[in-house]
Amino acid sequence: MQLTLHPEVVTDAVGQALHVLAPFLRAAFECAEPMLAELAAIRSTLGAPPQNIHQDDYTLCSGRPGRLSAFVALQDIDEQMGPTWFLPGTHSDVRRQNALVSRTRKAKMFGTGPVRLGTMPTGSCTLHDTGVLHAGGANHSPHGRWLFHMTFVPEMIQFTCMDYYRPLMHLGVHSVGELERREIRAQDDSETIRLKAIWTSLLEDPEILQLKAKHDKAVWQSKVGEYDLELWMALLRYKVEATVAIAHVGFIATRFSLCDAAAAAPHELRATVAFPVHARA
Ligand SMILES: O=C(O)CCC(=O)C(=O)O
Repeated sequence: MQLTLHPEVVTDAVGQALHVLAPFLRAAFECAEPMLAELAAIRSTLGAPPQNIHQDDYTLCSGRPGRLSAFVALQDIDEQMGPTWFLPGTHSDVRRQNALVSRTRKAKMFGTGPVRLGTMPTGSCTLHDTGVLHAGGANHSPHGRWLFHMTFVPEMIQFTCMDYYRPLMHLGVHSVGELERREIRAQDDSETIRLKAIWTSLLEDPEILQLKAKHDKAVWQSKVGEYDLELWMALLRYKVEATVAIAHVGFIATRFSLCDAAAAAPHELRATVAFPVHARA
């Protein structure tokens, strides 16, 4: 399906959402001007299977988040429509993250830990740390479920979300404050040039890269340290099943740049939405 995206419609939607979200973002990141990292739409249709429970970024502890993700409901979402499942607190609970590789441990986690469902009326939204375990549910409803999706990062790069700054710089640097005012910053804006220079030097700094490698190793060890042979076999089975599922379900990710949107005529702006299920535009 092809959708025409008008820049002013998109910036207005982002601005409206930020009217509510911005104070939460600033407080959570302890930062005056968080940045928009991603902008997309997610749709699930009748018959969509449940997603595998996952985290978008590997996190080990609580504290200031590296990235926050917002899902805005574009229609009322009830239980039949497969709302998102969230497992609160799992961003800092490696044992519960590791429980995913075992069916029994996963079932126990659902039975004992808190679970929140993203059922909500039109215009409401959820906001979660990208390390929190979550999944879109199975859609048993004839109504499609659309989510307007945004993620945000702080100005100060953290290890858990380092990989998001290069695409962000490529697509355009937009602060929450500007987006609240419906402003789109040009790629040659002096503040953009300043931030790009800082971020690029940090991302290429050998010491930081070494620390990042140590962080990644710590994440890996925290995971493998918990596994026994049975769990490794379960993980392998899980991976094979996931590969087969991906082969059956079309999944297209298209990132949308506000800078390009501002520069292009509306008829040139098209986002491809994958069919059938759990599509991201
Ligand atoms: O469909 C949903 O509710 C969640 C989607 C999601 O978590 C994802 O695409 O990573």
